[in-house]
Amino acid sequence: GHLPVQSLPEKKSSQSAPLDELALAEIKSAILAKLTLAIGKEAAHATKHDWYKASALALRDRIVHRWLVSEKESYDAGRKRVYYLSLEFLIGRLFTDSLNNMGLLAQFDAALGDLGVGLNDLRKCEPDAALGNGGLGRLAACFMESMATLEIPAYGYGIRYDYGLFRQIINHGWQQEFPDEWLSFGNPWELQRPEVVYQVKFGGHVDQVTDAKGYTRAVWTPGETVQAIAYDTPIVGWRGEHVNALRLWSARAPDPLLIDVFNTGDYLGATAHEARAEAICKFLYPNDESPAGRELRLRQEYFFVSASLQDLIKRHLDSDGQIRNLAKKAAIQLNDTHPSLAVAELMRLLVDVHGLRWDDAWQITVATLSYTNHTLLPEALETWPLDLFQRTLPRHLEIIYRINEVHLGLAEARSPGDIEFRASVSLIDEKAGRRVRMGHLAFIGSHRVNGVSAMHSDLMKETVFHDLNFLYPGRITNKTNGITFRRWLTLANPGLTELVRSVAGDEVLDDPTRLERLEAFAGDSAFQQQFRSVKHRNKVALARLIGERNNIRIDPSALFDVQIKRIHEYKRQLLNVLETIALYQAIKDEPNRDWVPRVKIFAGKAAASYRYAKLIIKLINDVAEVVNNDASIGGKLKVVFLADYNVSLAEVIIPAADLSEQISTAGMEASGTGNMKLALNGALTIGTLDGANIEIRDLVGPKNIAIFGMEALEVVARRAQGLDATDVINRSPQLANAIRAIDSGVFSPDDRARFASVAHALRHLDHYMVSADFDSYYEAQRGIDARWRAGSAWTRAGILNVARMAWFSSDRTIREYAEEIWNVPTKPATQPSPARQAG
Ligand code: GPQ
Repeated sequence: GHLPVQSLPEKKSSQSAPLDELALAEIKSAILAKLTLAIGKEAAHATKHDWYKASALALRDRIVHRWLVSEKESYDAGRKRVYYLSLEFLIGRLFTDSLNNMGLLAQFDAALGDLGVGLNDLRKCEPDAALGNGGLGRLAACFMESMATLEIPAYGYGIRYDYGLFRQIINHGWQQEFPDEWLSFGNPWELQRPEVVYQVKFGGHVDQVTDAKGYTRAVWTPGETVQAIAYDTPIVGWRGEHVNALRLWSARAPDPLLIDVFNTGDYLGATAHEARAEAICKFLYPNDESPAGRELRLRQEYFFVSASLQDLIKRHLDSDGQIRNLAKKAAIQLNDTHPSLAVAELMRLLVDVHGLRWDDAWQITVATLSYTNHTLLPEALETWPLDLFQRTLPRHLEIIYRINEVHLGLAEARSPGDIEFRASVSLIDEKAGRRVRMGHLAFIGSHRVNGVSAMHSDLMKETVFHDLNFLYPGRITNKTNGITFRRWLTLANPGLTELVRSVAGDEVLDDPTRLERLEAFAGDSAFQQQFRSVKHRNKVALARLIGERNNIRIDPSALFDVQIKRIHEYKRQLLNVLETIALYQAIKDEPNRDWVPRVKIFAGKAAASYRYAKLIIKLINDVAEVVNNDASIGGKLKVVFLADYNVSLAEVIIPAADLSEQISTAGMEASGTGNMKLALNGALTIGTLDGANIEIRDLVGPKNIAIFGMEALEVVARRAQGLDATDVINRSPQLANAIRAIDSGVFSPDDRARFASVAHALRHLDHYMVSADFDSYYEAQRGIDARWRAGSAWTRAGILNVARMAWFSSDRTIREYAEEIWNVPTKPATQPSPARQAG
């Protein structure tokens, strides 16, 4: 039913509660004490950054108290623990996130105000923790928050990179990479654990030694040792009831300085092995969906896997005492194949170190491990050349051979005499030079293997893991991704949150299914007005940022059309650029038609080595240069590329978006999570039937999303016909014109041939179906224009998107992992309580 909108509370509901004066005084004195004693400054001389650090440390103290309680409770109850192994955690900032989850946001705001500093200024002092590339790393960060919220005793394990994902600078339209010095001002969140040190060994050789009883066992004599030192970052769940640790490993040499070498005067030689050890945690590989293939990457993978497994086994033995119970008390999730050495390392630890029989160890390993796959791109599946593997991890290679023997035996039994089948499921790829297949290793060593959207999980069974699925039926399962609403709605979009609370009640903060209550207001013109004004304020803020950073003037009432994600051919930023060009030409042809004013907003990084993706960035910027400076189109179209996309920038762009571009070639985006964030913030999606877009459509309804383009099966069929796009270009004058403009140097007058390779690919090598999908996309965009003009219908669709997004909470995703993969209990879902009048 409709509530009269006049009854909506004007003021913030919960924040209007009077603040506890005593608590306020305590917070102020805690911050001042940190400023003096931990930073060593007087208030009069403190910089903003000093205040930020003092506040963060004061907050950390409060978190640590809860943390110790959480740890003790899980320990005393002998609870099963979850370990999330990931080479990437794309956390962003933690300050307001932790304050919000601790319920201390208003108090710190007031305390800092009294001290004469603005919380929002301090917030910006925190550098993003960018220990990840994109969706995969950000998913790990959302999962950490949801696991704490659901009170699962969980640990994230990863690497404490000295340098996170590179800082992107756009220089004359080209991407340049600079180091991300995120630790240069210290990191107030982490606690170094100098006593938590493990030895990680590399290289050397293996001997088969027969003991007195006649048993033969493998003895590994490594050639090199690196130490792993733990740094813990506390992750607070919503409502601050439970705190988990993100434990990141730093590498160092056991004997950092060879004094005798140093004394001979060879100063570099004395520390060379130190440099080799420390290189392991020096930087995050900037690759996204393309494997590194470098020795250092393999060393990173083994380093963090070995340290983490040693650590969790020690914790298990300290609390349980029985190595045989490991699978009952520990669940280990492998985030992609990057940690899949865990299969071999766990076997080594169980058999070589803890003396279990092979078969028992295997049973425990499979019962403990599970693996998440994040891509079907065959070129993105990790493999390692045997010689490199042998040199780096000789004992692990033996173990993998033995696992493979048993496994190929199963394959033979399942499909006798089928050589092709055996070759396809083998852990060793015998074709392109012999290589270890890390995806296969993770699959075989896990009791569950999951994809990240319904479509992706289905395609896993039909494509990359077809034969393994036949051999191990029932192992593949789906866990559609989710996002934490605390960061991506409550904090990123306080205006929308306030509006949502006014109709759904404060309970919505604990139970996102309450978002449904917005449905009743979707057609209410007063509510629509409020919804639009929230969006408008967010757009004004983004327009200001664009003005400051790019010196481009943007009209906040224009349609903000947003594509923010890694730059990748399959994500098809190029399709968006082509449509931009075609629209530009159309406006130029008929400047007096009532065009919907649009701002095309792009942001994203290209892998440093991905030349074509970097060329696309240049193209976007070159098109922007021409379009933005062409007075003849009357400002109806603007193109903006925002440099250095990261979590914090996403938090500003997403709440301001009207249109969400999710336009990957069907079958290629495993899930997407930006699609969820944008829809949750009231943007309409224009997208292909790919990844989680399909589930978004199913939930928001086909009328509230714009779907276009070929479906996954059609893509496969068309590719089989060849990659030439002459047919579609001949049928589409707009496409032909747009390509011709690119090819003839309209956007690159200083180097007319700059984009010849792009034009050529669009015409003759259309692997990603950019040309093939162009017309359908162009038409869908004109449909968007029409809908935008019909103001109220647009707003209604936006509201319905917000109302129907509850299912994409990462709390839902984590509950599914907990129940169906990890077998651990979670905090019960908040029961919808009897309606309480808001305000
Ligand atoms: N994803 Cl394989 C990455 O961000 N990096 C990678 O290396 C791989 C996958 C993404 C994937 O492209 C998205 O569709 C997913 O939503 C995301 O992982 C999380 O599952």
